[in-house]
Amino acid sequence: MSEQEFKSGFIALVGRPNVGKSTLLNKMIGEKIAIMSPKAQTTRNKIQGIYTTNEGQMIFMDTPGIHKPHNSLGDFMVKTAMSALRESDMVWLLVNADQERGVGDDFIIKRLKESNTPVYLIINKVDLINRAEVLNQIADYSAQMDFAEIFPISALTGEGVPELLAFTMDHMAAGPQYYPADQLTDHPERFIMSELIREKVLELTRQEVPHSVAVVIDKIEREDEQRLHVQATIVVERPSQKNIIIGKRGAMIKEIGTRARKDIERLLGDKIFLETWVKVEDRWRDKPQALQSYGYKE
Ligand code: GDP
Ligand code: K
Ligand code: MG
Repeated sequence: MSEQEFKSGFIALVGRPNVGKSTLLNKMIGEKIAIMSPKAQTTRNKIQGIYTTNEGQMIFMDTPGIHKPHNSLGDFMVKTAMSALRESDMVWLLVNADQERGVGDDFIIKRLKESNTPVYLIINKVDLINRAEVLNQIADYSAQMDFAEIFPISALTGEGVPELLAFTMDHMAAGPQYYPADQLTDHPERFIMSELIREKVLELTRQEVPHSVAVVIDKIEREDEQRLHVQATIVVERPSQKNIIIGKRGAMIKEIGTRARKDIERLLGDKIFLETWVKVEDRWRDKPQALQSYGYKE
């Protein structure tokens, strides 16, 4: 009896904003790696989640969502998503079970048809609809393109996720173990910290501070054996947004810092002292140079 060869592959997670890509990654990987938010376009950089078993390793690229660009940041996001596609062995296309196929889905399907990568259709959020509606969705999407496989799942409850993982593992090609088994993401701590802080800003300020916010980690220093000193700058486009983030007598910025610190400590297993600053930089999203210095490099 011969031993099974180890399998591995790169999987691009694509789908319009809010279909549940980050939720699915978190469900599979079991850690808060991709950032979740009910707002669109929270995940702007390519994040790799890594799922390893005795059989093989799946490396996920969480894409920022392929959609029609509106500004330099939009262009950047589409480019990132398309390059994730080219580098992948397989695509998981996520769609919303509880919504009709829309122009956003069609735009992505058109792009996917142009590449030779096999595509699994993942109908997510089936906890929100009944069986007949699931069948309707399958029929509608199947008429648009030839999917290698179709999986109705709920990233939230986990329904259908083990089946999806098992099937994918079965159909991956033999390949090396690219990352150690205990590695969940190949992104530096800096990126995770900035995303967690940004998530808290969006969470706490709701509609008042839109996506025109970036977080830069200026400094990470070991203070003593137990503690890291982290300095972060929150960059906004208008003075009014700066005021909102600072809040009455600094109450908002304090709350953002407290919540972010807890999440970062939980994730990195290190105690941190987090210092946050707020800076106004007009229209940074339209300045290629600003985009670069805030980490949105190609
Ligand atoms: P992304 O933009 O594709 O990464 O989407 P997110 O993972 O950030 O999810 C967007 C929203 O949909 C969040 O409020 C999630 O809680 C919600 N969501 C994700 N998956 C499911 C699901 O299976 N069922 C339900 N009911 N909600 C979900
Ligand atoms: K989101
Ligand atoms: Mg996301």
